[in-house]
Amino acid sequence: KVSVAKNDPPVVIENPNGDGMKNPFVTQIYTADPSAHVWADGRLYVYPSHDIAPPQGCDLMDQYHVYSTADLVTWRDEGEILRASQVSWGRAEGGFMWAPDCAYKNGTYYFYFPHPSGTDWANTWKIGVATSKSPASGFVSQGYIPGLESLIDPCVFVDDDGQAYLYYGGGNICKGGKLKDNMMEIDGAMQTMQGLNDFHEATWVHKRNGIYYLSYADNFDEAGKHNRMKYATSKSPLGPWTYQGVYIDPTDSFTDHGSIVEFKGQWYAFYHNSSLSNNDWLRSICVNKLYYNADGTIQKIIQTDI
Ligand code: FUB
Repeated sequence: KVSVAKNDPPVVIENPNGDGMKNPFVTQIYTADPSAHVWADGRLYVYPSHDIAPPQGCDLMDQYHVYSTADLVTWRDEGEILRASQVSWGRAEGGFMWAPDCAYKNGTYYFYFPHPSGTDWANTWKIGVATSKSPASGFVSQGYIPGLESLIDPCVFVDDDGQAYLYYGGGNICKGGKLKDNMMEIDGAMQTMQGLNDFHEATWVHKRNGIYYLSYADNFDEAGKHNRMKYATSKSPLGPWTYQGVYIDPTDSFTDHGSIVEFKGQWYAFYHNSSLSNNDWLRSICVNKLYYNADGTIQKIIQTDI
């Protein structure tokens, strides 16, 4: 079945998240894995996944909402944009709508989401694609990217020359490759990203001053402290990468997953924690300012209100 996602009326969330950085900034539902983008209308859009209570790991995650803001103070819940029952190729049982991303090319928004095609969810991951002419409504499921491995957490980075790259991974493997102009097929082979340190999942690629940054969650788990966010840099979008360090220390959540974006001249790091629930699988998205050193390395994020 192919259908247009239901889009609820936007809900305005007043949240003093400017300089005060009140976190989490979405408290109405549980959200995780925030992928942030600034689109041509000047608004910042966040594409997270949606944790569902009662928590059972990440299996009940069944739909996606989008949030947008003009100032990081007033947020708009743009409503639901896609749910598992609208994905014709997806597993019959639904759920497992994990960390998504969104890209824009030639007038179309491409929403990428990891979702299993079978009951054996752990071995049947696909990277689904839904498209729309708008950033936060009207998405139609188009199928999945053929020829990929059963891995999660897609990130699509569009370089200054218009070439798009897909990254994904999980379980110590991170791969990247070129996307064709149709944004739904790989151009050539996916390559293993070299030079990362203890990669686990949650790939995100951004570019600043000609340097490519690949950030990700590691496997760290010690004394109640969980995944850290690390990053590596390269002169090329597909590496090899030079590991640079941790930029977000563990939150109170078992996982972390983040994105880095420039908005109105300031860089921001998005991530998630479990401060609203004290439960590892009922997470909430957060944002704090991110600063670079003169040599292009990233200063560690100061997490507020966790
Ligand atoms: O939210 C489900 C999964 O948990 C994501 O795909 C991972 O990155 C981790 O945050």
